[in-house]
Amino acid sequence: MHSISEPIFTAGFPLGSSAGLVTAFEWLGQPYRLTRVDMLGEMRTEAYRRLNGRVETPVLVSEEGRVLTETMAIALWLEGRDRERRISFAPGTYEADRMHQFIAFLNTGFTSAFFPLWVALEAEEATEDYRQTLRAAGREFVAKRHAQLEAMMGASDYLLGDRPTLADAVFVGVARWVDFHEAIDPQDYERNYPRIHALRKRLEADPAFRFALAIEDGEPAAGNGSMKGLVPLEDVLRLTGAL
Ligand SMILES: N[C@@H](CCC(=O)N[C@@H](CS)C(=O)NCC(=O)O)C(=O)O
Repeated sequence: MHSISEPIFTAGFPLGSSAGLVTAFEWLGQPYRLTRVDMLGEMRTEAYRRLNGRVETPVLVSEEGRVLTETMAIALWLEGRDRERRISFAPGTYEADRMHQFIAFLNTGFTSAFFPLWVALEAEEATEDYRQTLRAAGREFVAKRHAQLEAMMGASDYLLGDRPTLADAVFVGVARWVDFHEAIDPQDYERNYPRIHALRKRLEADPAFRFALAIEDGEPAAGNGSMKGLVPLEDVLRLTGAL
C-alpha cells in the first residue's frame, strides 16, 4: 500500500454509472485524479479482478492507497470529505437521512431495473426469444422504478432542494441508460415523468457532468481544475499491488 498525493477514481466507459460520481467529485471541488477504464477490454484481466473482485467500476483509491468499491460506499466517502456541505447535509439531520434514502433507492431498485436490458444486449449465446423476454421485463422494471422516483420527488430543482447533491450525482450517471436501451418512448418519458425529465435536462447541462462525459469519451477536458490529471490503469494496478 503506497500513499499518493490525491485520491484516484476510476471512470468506466462506455456509459458507466461512474460518470455520476465524477460529477460529484467536480462539485465537491477537492483535488482528485481519474483513471479511465475500458469496461469491455482492460477491465477483463486477472489484475483488475485483484483490484475489484466483482470486476466492476467504480473503484476509489484513497490518498492512503486504500481501495474502496461500490457506488454507495464511495458516495458516503465523499460525504465524509464534504465538510463545507457543498453536495451533502450535516450528519444526523433529516436532510442527510433523506439523501441516503434517495441514494439507496437509485443504486438498488432504479439501477438494477436496467440489468435485464444489459443482459439482453450482452448475452452472446441467447436466443431471440430469450432476448425479447429480457427486454420486456427490463422495460417493465424501468417504467415502474421511474414512476416510483417521480412520486418520491418534490417540486424543487434537484432531488433534495435547490442545489445538487450526491443523490443527483448517482441519478445522472444511470438515468441516461433509458435512451441507450430505448426503454421508454421519449414522448411517454416527458409526459409520464415530467420531474425526472426536467431534472435530467438540468443535470445533463451541468458543466460537471459535461466534463464527466468528455472524460468518458476520451476528449481533452479540464473541468473546474479539481481534477489533477489522468492516471493510467496500469499505474493504479501497480500502486495497489494488483499487478
Ligand atoms: N454495485 C456496484 C455495481 C457497479 C456496476 O454495475 N458497474 C458496472 C458499470 S455501471 C460495471 O462495471 N459493469 C461491468 C460488468 O458488470 O461487466 C456499485 O454500485 O458500484
